[in-house]
Amino acid sequence: MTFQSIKQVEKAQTYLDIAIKRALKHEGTKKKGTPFEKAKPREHDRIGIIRDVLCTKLYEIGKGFPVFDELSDFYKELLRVTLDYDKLKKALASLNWAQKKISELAREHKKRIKQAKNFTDLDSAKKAYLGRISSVIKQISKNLEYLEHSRRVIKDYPVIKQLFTVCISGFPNVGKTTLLSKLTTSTPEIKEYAFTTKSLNLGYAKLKNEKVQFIDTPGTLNRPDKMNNIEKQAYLAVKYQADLIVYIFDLTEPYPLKDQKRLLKRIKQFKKPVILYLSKTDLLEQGATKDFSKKAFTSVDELKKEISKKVK
Ligand SMILES: Nc1nc2c(ncn2[C@@H]2O[C@H](COP(=O)(O)OP(=O)(O)OP(=O)(O)O)[C@@H](O)[C@H]2O)c(=O)[nH]1
Ligand SMILES: [Mg+2]
Repeated sequence: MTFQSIKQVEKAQTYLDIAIKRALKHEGTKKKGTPFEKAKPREHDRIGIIRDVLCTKLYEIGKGFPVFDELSDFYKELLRVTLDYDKLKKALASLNWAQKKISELAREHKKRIKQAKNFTDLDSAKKAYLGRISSVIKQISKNLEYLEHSRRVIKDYPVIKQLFTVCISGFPNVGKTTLLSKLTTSTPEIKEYAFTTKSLNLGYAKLKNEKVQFIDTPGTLNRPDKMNNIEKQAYLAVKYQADLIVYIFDLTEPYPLKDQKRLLKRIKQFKKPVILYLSKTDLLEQGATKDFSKKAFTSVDELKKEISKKVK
């Protein structure tokens, strides 16, 4: 199972339609006898077919979602900040409830079909079954909608591996994604305007014979409750996944230096090792990096060497 492969969750009515259509295709296996004698086993079978189709579909929906307890802390908290966790759990539980209910109803109505003495009995048993089944499915329709909403959110989750991880942070437009593409083999989208990065960009490089994961973490990493989903992902990636943070200063100041310094302070609160990097030094006048040149790297190769030293 991966987050991207959860299958679309359809509307309640769609599942009902599929099940009924499948049942109606079944023409019965009894070829001899009166029309009523042939109809009875056919309707009996159809009840089972509707149950099988619905229960299989509902089971598969549930199975498509991750087992929350098995997720890493990063994904557990990501679920909690991007979705209503309790609502999602309830929605998944409702799938089990519905399967049980449908099986009970099938048993009950198969019995009624067996006891039917004429077409009127048969029809009323059929109608009663369909009515009860529809009502069960309709009762979980809101849950199905929430599962589909959740699927769409989850499908955009980054696939983060358990490797030594370097998070690249800094203000918008400072060159985070550019640095990622220079450090790794990835080819992310880079644009001249800020907030280009709409999902977490991941890249990989081999340093000291170890595969190292780089995460481009956009956003200013303010309080999690005020962030959009990408910023929340970035915040949690730094909190849970980062072994090392590369913080980028952009002295051409698309954002004031004092704000960039304030963000660095915030980043340091994660209590992870931080390396400073100055971007766009090619655009700066000579001497402009003076205050920084001792503390920050300006060359990607030197930066790479420093990261290598920290790889465990
Ligand atoms: N001259 C020069 N331009 C750079 C350098 N690094 C990045 N840029 C440019 O700065 C702009 C922003 O770069 P990105 O890498 O997209 O910046 P980002 O921090 O990922 O931006 P967001 O994703 O919007 O937060 C692009 O036009 C880059 O080409 C650099 O070292 N020198
Ligand atoms: Mg970017």
